[in-house]
Amino acid sequence: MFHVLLLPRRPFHVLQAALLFFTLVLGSCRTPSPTEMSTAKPVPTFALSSIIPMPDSVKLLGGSFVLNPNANIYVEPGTVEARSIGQFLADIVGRSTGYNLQVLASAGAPPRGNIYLTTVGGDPTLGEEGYVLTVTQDLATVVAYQPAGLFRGIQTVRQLLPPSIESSTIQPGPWGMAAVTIRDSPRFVWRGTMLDLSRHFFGVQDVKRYLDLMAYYKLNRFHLHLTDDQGWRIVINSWPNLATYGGSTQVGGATGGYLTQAEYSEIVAYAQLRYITVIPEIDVPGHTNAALASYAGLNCDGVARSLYTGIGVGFSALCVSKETTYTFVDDVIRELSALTPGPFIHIGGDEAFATAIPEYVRFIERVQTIVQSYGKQMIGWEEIAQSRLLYGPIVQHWYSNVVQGAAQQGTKVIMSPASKAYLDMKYDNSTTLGQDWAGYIEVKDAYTWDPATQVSGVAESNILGLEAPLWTETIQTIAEVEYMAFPRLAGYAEIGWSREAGRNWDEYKIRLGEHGSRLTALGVKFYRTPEVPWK
Ligand code: NGO
Repeated sequence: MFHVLLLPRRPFHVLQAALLFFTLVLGSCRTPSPTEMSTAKPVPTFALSSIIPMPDSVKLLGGSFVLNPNANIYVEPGTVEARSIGQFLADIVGRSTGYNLQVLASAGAPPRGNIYLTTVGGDPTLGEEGYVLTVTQDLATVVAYQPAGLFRGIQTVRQLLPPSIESSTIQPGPWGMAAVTIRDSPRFVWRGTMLDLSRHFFGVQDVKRYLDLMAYYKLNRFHLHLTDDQGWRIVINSWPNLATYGGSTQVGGATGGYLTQAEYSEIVAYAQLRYITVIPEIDVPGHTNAALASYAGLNCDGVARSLYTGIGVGFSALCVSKETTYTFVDDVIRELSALTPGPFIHIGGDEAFATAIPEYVRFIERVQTIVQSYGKQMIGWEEIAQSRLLYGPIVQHWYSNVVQGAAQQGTKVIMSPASKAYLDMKYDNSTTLGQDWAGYIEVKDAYTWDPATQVSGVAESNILGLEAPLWTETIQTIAEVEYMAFPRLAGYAEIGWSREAGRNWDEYKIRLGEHGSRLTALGVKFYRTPEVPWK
């Protein structure tokens, strides 16, 4: 048909609006190509209108690829990771199409009508997560330098197919994809979200569900807030009461829970298959009531605290002057490090109001040597920037400007500004879940900010990326997690992946509207903000 449009990322608004129109309107009612003639109805195709995060460049070729019942997924022979990525796609596509896609080996391009995933010829300049997706009438091909790029690329394949591809039951086709060339790579290496398992406990199945939704939007860091005043949620073999007693309750007083080490490893492995790194957090020296209740010896007065089921913060403190405290921290970090293949351990460090500042500073400086001794990179909430930080830690901004000094001395920063990126903030005054201490965060507010200009003196070069934390004081079920996370998390994913100069709310809200039907097919009961024209 028409057009070969090469879309550089910027400037974006006018060109993209036009392309959206062509893609949405003409894409679904154009003259069928010869390959499509055999299908009874025109094949609807989606391109720019349906991809979140927006790729770097998209070139529409005209025509479309139709996935037929005999289609398979081909990978290079002997590539274990590509094979499992192929299987991931085959499972999703198989559920809704009813097709029995096989993952087969092919050295070089496979026969027409198939999907092809390969790292042969992958462009190293697109980095570990970059990919090139080429869809022609004959073949859909993802080429990436690394398997992670193939995995990101197949998320785009999913989004080029009709929304019902995400359904868990068989849907009517046809299953068309617009013919297109997409060249894509992320802006930031750190595109994450955090789930608080302490205030309310979420088990393996819930966490896996969250990881699945993260993967769909190409997120790559999952921060697990495993301990807090209200509950200790991971078994530490050398301090068993932490989980069995410290994990026994949660906010509101209901029964809590904890992850066994095997369950934690299961989560880590599930995340790895989605090219997501798990970052475990043990919050010290404050936010430790569950530990202080489990072991009397961690308290300066030697008296165990009562379990806590309220939502106050800042009242608890490990006894930083006792050697036992450092044995405890060492044991916990040693066991967690052994379970965690990723390079990071998060030590919390926030809101330690019950510890005098000089003592807090010394404590963090000592804890950093413990983390270092287990070969991990330390991450802490921004308060740790008050200490003399060695060994290249990462500081996570959430509220104040304390990160400025650290950033100027070369410390890398993760941006989680509460007023923009906290998923526990209410959308507006009618939201029944969540909190509002940092303000309301409507879907547009969540999208219209830039991590590189959020804190003066903390520039793009200081920033690894962004993370949207979901604290769960008021959140009790995975359905509530999904309602608070979606659709805002899709916007954070785009902020992290797509170039800032190309981002524009008026254009984005159309694509997000299209994702309404995708989220519905995925079973997500998201917040239907009136700001977005939902499909
Ligand atoms: C703060 C606090 C958390 C709360 C959260 C609620 C940080 C880093 N510490 O963020 O303990 O759960 O707010 O929004």
